[in-house]
Amino acid sequence: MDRGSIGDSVLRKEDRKLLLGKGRFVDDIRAPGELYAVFVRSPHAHADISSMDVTAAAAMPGVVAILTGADMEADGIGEIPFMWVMNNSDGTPMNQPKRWGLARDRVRHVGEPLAVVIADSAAGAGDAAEAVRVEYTPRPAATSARAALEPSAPLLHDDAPGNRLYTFGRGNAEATDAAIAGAAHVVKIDIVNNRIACAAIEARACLAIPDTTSGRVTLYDATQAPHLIRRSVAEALGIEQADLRVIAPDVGGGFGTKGKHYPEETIVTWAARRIGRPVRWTSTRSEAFMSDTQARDHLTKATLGLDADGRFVGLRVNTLANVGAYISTFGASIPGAIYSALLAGVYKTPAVYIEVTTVVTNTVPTDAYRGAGRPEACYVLERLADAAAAKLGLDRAEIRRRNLIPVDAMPYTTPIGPVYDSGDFPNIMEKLLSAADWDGFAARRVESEARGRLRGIGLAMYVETSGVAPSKLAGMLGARIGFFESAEIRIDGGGSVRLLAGTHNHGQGHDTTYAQIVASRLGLPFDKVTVIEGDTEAVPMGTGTFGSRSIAVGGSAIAVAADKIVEKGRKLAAFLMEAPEEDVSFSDGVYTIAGTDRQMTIGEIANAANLAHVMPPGMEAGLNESAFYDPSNFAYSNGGHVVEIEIDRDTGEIEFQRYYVVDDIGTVINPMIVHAQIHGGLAQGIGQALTESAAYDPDSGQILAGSFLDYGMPRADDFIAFEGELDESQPCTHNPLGAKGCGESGSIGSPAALVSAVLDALAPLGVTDIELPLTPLRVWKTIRDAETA
Ligand code: MCN
Repeated sequence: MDRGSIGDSVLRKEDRKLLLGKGRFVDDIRAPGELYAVFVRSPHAHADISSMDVTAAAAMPGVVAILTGADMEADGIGEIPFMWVMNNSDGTPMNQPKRWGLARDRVRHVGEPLAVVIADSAAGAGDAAEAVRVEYTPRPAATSARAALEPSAPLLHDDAPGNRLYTFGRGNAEATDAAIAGAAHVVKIDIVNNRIACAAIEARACLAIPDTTSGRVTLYDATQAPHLIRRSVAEALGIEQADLRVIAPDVGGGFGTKGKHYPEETIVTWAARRIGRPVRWTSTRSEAFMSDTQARDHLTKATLGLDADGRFVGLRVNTLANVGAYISTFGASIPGAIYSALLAGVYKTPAVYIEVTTVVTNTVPTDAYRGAGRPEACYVLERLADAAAAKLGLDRAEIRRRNLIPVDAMPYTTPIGPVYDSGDFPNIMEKLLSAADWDGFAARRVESEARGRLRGIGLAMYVETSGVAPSKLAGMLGARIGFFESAEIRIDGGGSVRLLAGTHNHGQGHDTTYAQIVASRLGLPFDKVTVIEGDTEAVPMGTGTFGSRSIAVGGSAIAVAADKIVEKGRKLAAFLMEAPEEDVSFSDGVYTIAGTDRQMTIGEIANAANLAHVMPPGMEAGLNESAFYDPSNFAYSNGGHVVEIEIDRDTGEIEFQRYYVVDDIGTVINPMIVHAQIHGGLAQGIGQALTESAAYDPDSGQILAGSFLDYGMPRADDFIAFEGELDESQPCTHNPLGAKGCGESGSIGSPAALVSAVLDALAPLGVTDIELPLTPLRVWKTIRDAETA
């Protein structure tokens, strides 16, 4: 029976309250005397603010204040900080254009806030926001990275000449160019990684409650990273972090997008302190499409050189990354530090060089969204591998077989820096191919053809950096936060455990998996463990949940804290049972003196420690321990996808036949939760590949996908039941759990696998390229063009 130890598929503790509608989200929390904020947002992609008249709006019923960028400036409110400063290849820091919470004299994307109305009702604030009169003098807009780099492009920021933030190189350019020049075969691709938007069930929301006596303020915030928000909002407001308490209660999905500091959080907190009353803001869905960070948006040219046998000899990648109008929290680092780090991928290419140029445009800022740089890297590599197979007339599995890093090469130092500690990529691929019956595909294709359908099979392999680390390296690369995690375990006299963790659970199942770690480590019943996250007062230090870091970093902190408890308990048990410490063993929650039947349970030891009537000299009372865990390396999750599809020639519609994944995420804490996480990631990766496109009109900069009517969110019936297996043979070698992250795994390989399948289906028509997303219209047009060519 599953009893809640590591490896058990116990049901999620947190689901009962959520399924009964008893979750407590920001919008469920009410504060006496609260006011409502509604933002005035720019309808222009790029314009000067010629004048703003708030007189009529201010006179409307219930309006308490209308605040503008000038008011923020007068109050000395700083810019909205970002948390990662990248360097150019020559070591100089990137350009750092300022982002004020409310635009001061110019707006640079549709939806940029320039004033906020605070009123005693949401409707009243909304009406008054519409009555604010703003005159704009429009400027030309640039929405793509390529357009913004044109010499004639409008300049967004005086302090970002040429609309560039930085150009960052990784690897050895000369060696790579020489390897490609001497290669027997060369393949080139020119690809787009489409811009996408996030759509968590709960839109962003915050509520700031000032304490007018102490001057402190509490911010309830739908965020993934309360400690990051405390640091960043305090910095913008110029207040002590200690004077800001951030509480992230239940949060209805984050997907990376809620791991950022947005202008609204600062403005609501500032307004509440200024007015002396609670102020809340809840984003509408339409606002989300113009103010939540978007993602991906890469233009990449890549060249792969191969020897006569199809072995990769050199890889050069040049990427233009569109970061939007301003630098978001991690917006600069996702294409720089994160994406570029993974461009060696699962392959043993000896010479690799990556150059990333980040560009500001008149679009909503981009930042991390499930996968964050890793799907983009995987897409480049897998498109190249497929192109190489086609050029050499090799099977797509065979070209990979010749180039995958073998398990006996681990630990493997890539030519661009990262050192993979574990992973058996060839084994994963062979498992995948046999489970998906790769070799039997030809017969299935014939059968589909007989029904008039185009059938294709796609393959993609991936490796990812879960649990970005260590803090020291991130700091050297320009991070302004640490990447450790904290955990504290407190056992009361009744043997119940409170676990306080610096991460945040917004759907990942931490209440359950963290309890499993504690239960396993301490030998206590799983039900006795309560997990507390998301309150900077309860958990003073932490980093947050993003980058699939909670298990590899947060879980490791929990394991270390639990081990400290076991050790303190051992000392106390030895003292109480009058035996030498080295004779006391601990197993399954019981301390036993070797060679005797004398035992004490950890619950009894906890009771003794909490009474403190009899304690060894110098030992403090209580059985509480805390740990800060800062990993020595990333945890390199990896795996592969095989997808089989049919295409309807008349409509261009793609229908899944089978989707199979094999993932190596090291030790699995809860297989059921992990499969669900991988399914969620698959849905998001497939959504990017099939239908999602955060499109802009290239001339006006208007958002063309501003609602669910025109943004193609995938639905359940677009998918198929995914099948998957977890390979635990290669645990992470440097953390105490052996665990690697899984929260983003599904999103990383899926776009590449799908394009591989679609191009395979269309190959008989002579099609070799197709752009994302693979909408029925695009697929149908591609078929029609091929047939009429
Ligand atoms: N787990 C496990 N064994 C492992 C690895 C993980 O049992 N070897 C469990 C963990 O204990 C945790 C879950 O799987 O309960 C995910 O763990 P991890 O991979 O560490 O990811 P995080 O908890 O740090 O979550 C972040 C990740 C990211 S980056 C995005 S984006 C994402 C995701 O998780 N956003 C999500 N999954 C999401 N799921 C939901 N429902 N909502 C989101 O917003």
